[in-house]
Amino acid sequence: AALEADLRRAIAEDSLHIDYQPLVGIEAGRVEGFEALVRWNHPERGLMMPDDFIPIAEDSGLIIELGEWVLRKACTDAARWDPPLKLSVNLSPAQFAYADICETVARALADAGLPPKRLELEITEGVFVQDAERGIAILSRLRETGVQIAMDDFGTGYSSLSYFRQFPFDKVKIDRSFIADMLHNGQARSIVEAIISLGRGLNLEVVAEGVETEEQLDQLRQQGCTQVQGYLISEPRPIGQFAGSVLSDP
Ligand code: G
Ligand code: G
Ligand code: MN
Ligand code: NA
Repeated sequence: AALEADLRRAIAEDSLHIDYQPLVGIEAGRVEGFEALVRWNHPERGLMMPDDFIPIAEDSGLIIELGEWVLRKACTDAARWDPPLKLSVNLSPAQFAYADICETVARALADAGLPPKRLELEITEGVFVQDAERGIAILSRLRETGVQIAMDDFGTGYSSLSYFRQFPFDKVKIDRSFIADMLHNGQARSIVEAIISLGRGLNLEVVAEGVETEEQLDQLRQQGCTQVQGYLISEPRPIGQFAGSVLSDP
């Protein structure tokens, strides 16, 4: 409860921040976009990662305000990027359940002056678990506005293939646990191959998360993965640290 009060204050006082992690096209090796990852510098506990406070935000309903803060901040940042790379933002299933996420997204884009086609929303299968029809309806409305939709952390949880029949995703992200194991574990490697093949068949972008070695990168390239993300390329960092390399100096 104390942490919940602290988080409420942090959102109000703008003391959260966003680190960005590049997504790189596997063929050209160029950065094509950044994923926004929220962090909280707690006054006593120090730097807190999303896994430490997103669950608290979800249980308390604060996720609505937190999610809106991240969207607005990230869209405002991305509107200034040169070149105009894509922005990926994570959405919690709770944001679909308790608020008009379409309205929130539309306002964040309009206020930032960011074209919808530059935004990609990462969702998890949790969106389908409570009320699949409602989840699909909301995702469809979002996609009609021109934003893209990615299935995040695929391969964990329920991972039903029927989601891909029910909704036209633009991208699938392979959970990093499979990438971590793929070089020494035949099962993990087969699962990676299967997800890549699924993505190619459905004409989706396929992203491997958590790529840490050249060997993984080579393997993923051979298998036909289209984008990679991970410590091999870059850890999540404040956006200013990409100025002068990926982004031109403002
Ligand atoms: O950075 P890493 O520890 O940075 O992130 C851990 C998890 O937290 C990831 O699975 C990511 O999807 C999630 N996450 C990061 N930022 C956000 C956010 O702004 N909103 C939501 N809902 N999840 C986030
Ligand atoms: O969206 P979500 O699950 O997927 O997000 C990314 C999470 O994975 C963040 O916690 C981020 O810090 C972490 N991460 C990103 N790249 C790597 C990596 O190469 N290795 C590991 N172990 N974690 C990573
Ligand atoms: Mn993600
Ligand atoms: Na993920």
